[in-house]
Amino acid sequence: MKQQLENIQQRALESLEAASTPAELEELRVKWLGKKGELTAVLKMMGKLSAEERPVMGQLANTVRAQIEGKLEERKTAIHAAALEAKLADEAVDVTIPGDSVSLGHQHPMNIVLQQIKDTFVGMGYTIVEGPEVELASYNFTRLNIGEGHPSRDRSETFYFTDDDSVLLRTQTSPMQIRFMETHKPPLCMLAPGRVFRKDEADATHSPMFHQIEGLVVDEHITMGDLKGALVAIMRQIYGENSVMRFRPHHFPFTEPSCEMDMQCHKCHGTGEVDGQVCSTCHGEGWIELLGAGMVHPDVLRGCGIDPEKYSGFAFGMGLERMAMGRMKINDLRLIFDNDVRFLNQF
Ligand code: 2NL
Repeated sequence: MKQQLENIQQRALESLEAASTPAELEELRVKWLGKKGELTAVLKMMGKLSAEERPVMGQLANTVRAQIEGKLEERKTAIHAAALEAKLADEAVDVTIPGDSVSLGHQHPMNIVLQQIKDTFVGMGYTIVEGPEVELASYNFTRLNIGEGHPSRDRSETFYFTDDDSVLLRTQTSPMQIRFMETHKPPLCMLAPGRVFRKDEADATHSPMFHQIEGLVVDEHITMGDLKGALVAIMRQIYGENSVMRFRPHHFPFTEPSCEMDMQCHKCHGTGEVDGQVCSTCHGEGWIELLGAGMVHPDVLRGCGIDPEKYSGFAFGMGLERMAMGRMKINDLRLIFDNDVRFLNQF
């Protein structure tokens, strides 16, 4: 029996040492210590031993059981620790590995310029307003003092939706100023940027869709002096404090008197020449056209319920693409609308 016990002890400890999973351990516990296990089978034979042998074998059997139990515990702890370690190693995150890089885009050059211009006007107290691109001819033309047979109303110039030419794609953002004057009482100080549409063939300087920014200021005692002061101050903020400006007389149906404002060419300083060559920035003009402006026509004010005897105002309009092309040295308008990323990535 001693040999049987020692044999069980040796095989049990060896098998436990070789076990590598909790399931294997449980299987071995049943095999060696269970009710139908090998040790139990030996203990059942104790009754056949002599009175002297019984306590000796009993003690040996207890020792063997205790050793197997001890080994079971030891292996259980070791296997659990190994499993935990493997799991930790498996799930470890190396925070030093560089992440997947996300390539960030940026605003379209037109939006960059638009945002800068809006910021400048907002800083001067102007309210930004936007409105419909599909307009009524009355807002786009009639109420701006653009009469029935005016060339800009021609079907070859303007996109119409209806046979009676009453609904169209706006050709300027001025209808927003009419809408604003209808719904607001002076003093008014607003800026209307947006898309406008004209039946133009696309070339380096034309596009059937482009952007305009128009502004309007109406209050008591507004004069041409206010127009000049405000526009020079704003354009100097945008183009630099030392910019030189000039005003020329012009004509618009919706303003009287009307003018255009130019900026002296920063490249040739108004001479039109650089190193004996025609200046490439102003094409020899010496001046760069910035905007059209004027004192709001009294009929336009009256049509919006504003008394021209009490109130006066100035208005102005400029093309955003032209401004962006000048500022960003873009020489073909079509590049702005093509949206080729090789072009856009340069800004
Ligand atoms: C230009 C000229 C201009 C206006 C727009 C305006 C609007 C109202 C009343 C009077 Cl509601 N005027 N707008 C005035 C003068 C010039 O635009 O060359 N734009 C590109």
